[in-house]
Amino acid sequence: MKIGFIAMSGVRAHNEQLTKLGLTLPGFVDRNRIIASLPSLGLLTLAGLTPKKFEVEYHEIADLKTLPGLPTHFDLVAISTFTAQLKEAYAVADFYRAHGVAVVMGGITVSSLPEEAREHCTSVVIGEGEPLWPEVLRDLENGCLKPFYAQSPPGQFDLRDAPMPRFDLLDPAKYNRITVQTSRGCPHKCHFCASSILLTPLYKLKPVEKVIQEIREIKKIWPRPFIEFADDNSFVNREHSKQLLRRLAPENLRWFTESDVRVAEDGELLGLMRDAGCQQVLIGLESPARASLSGIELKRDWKARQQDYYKAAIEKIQSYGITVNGCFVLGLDADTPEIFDDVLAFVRDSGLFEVQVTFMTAFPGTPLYARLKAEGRIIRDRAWELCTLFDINFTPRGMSGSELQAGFLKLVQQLYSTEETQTRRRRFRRMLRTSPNFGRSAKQTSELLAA
Ligand code: B12
Repeated sequence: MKIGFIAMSGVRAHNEQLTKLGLTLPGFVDRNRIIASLPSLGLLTLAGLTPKKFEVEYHEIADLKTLPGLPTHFDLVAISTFTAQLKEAYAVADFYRAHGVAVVMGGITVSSLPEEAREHCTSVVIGEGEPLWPEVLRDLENGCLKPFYAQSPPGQFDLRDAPMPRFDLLDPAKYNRITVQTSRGCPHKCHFCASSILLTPLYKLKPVEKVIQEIREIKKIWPRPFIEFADDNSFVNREHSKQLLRRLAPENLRWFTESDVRVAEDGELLGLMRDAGCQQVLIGLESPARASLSGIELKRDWKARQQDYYKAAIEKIQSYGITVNGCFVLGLDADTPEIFDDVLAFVRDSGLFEVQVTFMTAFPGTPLYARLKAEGRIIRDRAWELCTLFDINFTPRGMSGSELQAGFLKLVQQLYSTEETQTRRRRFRRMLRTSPNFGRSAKQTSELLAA
C-alpha cells in the first residue's frame, strides 16, 4: 500500500501593508526565508513509525496552485497543518477524497477542531501521533478506518519510544535547516500558547542517546547541518540539558533553539551551550511592560515576575557569544499605544541581537481563544487564515484595532531598518571582543564576528 505524507508549508501573512514592508526590510525577509525551508518533523516522525511494507512519499504544499500536479496514486494521504493553513489543508483533503484516496488529518490544530476537520477527511487523529498511527495503519489495511482516533489519556507518549524520523525522505538540496525535537511541552502555561502544550500537559525529554542518533542520521545527508531544535522550551531540566550539551559538543554543529530567560541563571549551562555550537536562543519575552505581562502565564504569573531580570539575562546570555532573539507580542490586554515606543526603547537599551514582533493571536484550543470568544472579541468566527501572528484576529482592549495595526507597522519599520539592524549587530560584535565568557575557537569567533 502507498502512503503520501503531505505537509502544508511556507509562511503566511495576509496583512498587505506588512507584506509590502517585508519585501523591503532585510531582517524581516531573511528570517522568513530561513524558517520557510523547514520540513514537517511531525510527518517525518510518523513515516519513521510506518512499517517497511508500506511505500511512503513526502510532499509539501506551499501553494494550492501546485495541487493538480501532485501524485494521486496513494491508498492514504496523511496531512499535517498549523492553523493559518487549515483551510488550504481542507482543500487538499477535499481534492484527495474526490480522487478516491482516504485522508487522515492530524496535528495541534485539528486536535482542537476535530469535528470541523472531519467534514473534510476520512479520519482525524486527536493528540500525539505516535501512539495512534499504528492503529490507523492497521485499520487502513483492514478497510475500516474510524472517523476519530483520540489519545487517551492525552499527552502521555513516552519520548523514550520515539522513532527515528525519516530524514532520508527529504530532498537534500531543498533544506538549509533541519529540525530535531529534544523535548515536548513546557512547564509554563501562557494563555496564548498554541504549541505542543496543546498536545501534552507534561514536559517530556527525549533521551540524549536518541537525540545524538537523530543528529548522526541527519549528518549522513547534510554533513555540517544547521539544526533547529523544535522544542518549545529547551534546558528546563538542567542536569539532562548538560548531559545533552556535552554529547553535542563533539558533533560540530551549529544550532538554534527556544528557551526561557532562566538559562541565564546558570553560567555552566551557557558555557556548554556555547561549546556545543548554539548560535541563537529565541526567548518569548512577550513585553517590556510588567502590566502587560501580568496574567499571561496562568500558573504562577511567572513571566511578569521575570521582567526585572530581562536585561541582565540578555546581557549574560549574549556575553557567551549566543545571540538572543527576543520575541514581543503586541496587543496584549494591558497594552496602550505607548507600548510600541516601549518595545523600541527596550530593544535599543537591552542590546538584543535580534528581535521578533507579532500580534497577540487567538489560536483555537487556547485559553485565550476561549476567553476572547466569551467576551465577543473574536473578529470573525472560524477565520483561521488570520492565525499567522502577522494578522489581527481579535478586538484589542487598550487601543483600537487600527491603532494596533498602525503602531505595529511603524515599529516594524523602525526595528528592521538597515540602520537599526546594523547597530544591533555592531553592538553585539563590540561586546564580544572584550567578553570574558566568549571562549570559542578562533574559527567560530571569526564566523560570528563576520555574521
Ligand atoms: C518547524 C515549525 C514550522 C515550519 C515547519 C512546519 C511544518 N510543516 O511542520 C514552518 C517554518 C514551515 C512553519 C510555518 C508556520 N508556523 Co510554525 N513552527 C514550527 C515549530 C518551530 C516546530 C514544529 C515541530 O516541528 N514540532 C515537532 C513535531 C514532532 O510536532 P507536531 O508537528 O505537532 O506533530 C506531532 C502531532 O501534532 C501529530 N501530528 C502532526 N501532524 C500530523 C498529521 C497526521 C496525519 C497525524 C496522524 C498526526 C500528526 O503527530 C506528531 C507527533 O506526535 C513550532 C514551534 C515549536 N517549538 O513547536 C512552530 C509553530 C508550530 N508554528 C506556528 C505558526 C504560527 C506558523 C505559521 C502560521 C507562521 C506563518 N505566519 O506563516 C506557519 C504555518 C505554516 C503551516 N505549515 O501551516 C505556531 C503554530 C500555532 C498553531 N497552533 O497553528 C507554532 C506552535 C509556533 C508558535 N508561534 O506558537 N513552522
